[in-house]
Amino acid sequence: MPEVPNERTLVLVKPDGVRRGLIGEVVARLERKGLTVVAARMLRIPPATAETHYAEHKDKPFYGELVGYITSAPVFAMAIEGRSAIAVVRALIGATDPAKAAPGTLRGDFALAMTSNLVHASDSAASAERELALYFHEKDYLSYTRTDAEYF
Ligand code: FUP
Repeated sequence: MPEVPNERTLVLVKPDGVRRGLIGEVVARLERKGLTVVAARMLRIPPATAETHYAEHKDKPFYGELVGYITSAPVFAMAIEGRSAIAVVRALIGATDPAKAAPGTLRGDFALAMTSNLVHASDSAASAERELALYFHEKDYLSYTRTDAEYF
């Protein structure tokens, strides 16, 4: 079997997911895939943090709406670990535009609008490192072994 790196990534259940009672659905899909939740917290993202998080989009026409939306209600933030976790979580989430996201993905099954697209996940190792630091400290990461780890 080829060597697959163990990675850590950031997942946010966005304000629409929290307000629609979908935190559990998102967590369940990550867990059943074999990924491990190693940190979690619920917070209302401060505007300055949202601006840093979405800095790459600051010149885009949707930037103001995006920052307004992500700060409009609490998010559920998680650090997720597992084999190839960054790409695997992105695949579970589906395309950015939920209208184009494949059925079976979180966005494909539960979202339709572009801004309120349910969930965020880091798209690269560099993004994961940068984004995790916005929401978690090193001491927040809890190391443990799932009892079913032999299958993952
Ligand atoms: P993703 O990594 O899938 O969350 O997508 P992006 O980083 O490209 O975009 C971040 C967020 O900006 C998306 F979740 C939704 C929003 N967005 C728009 O509202 N319009 C666009 O054209 C692109 C992104």
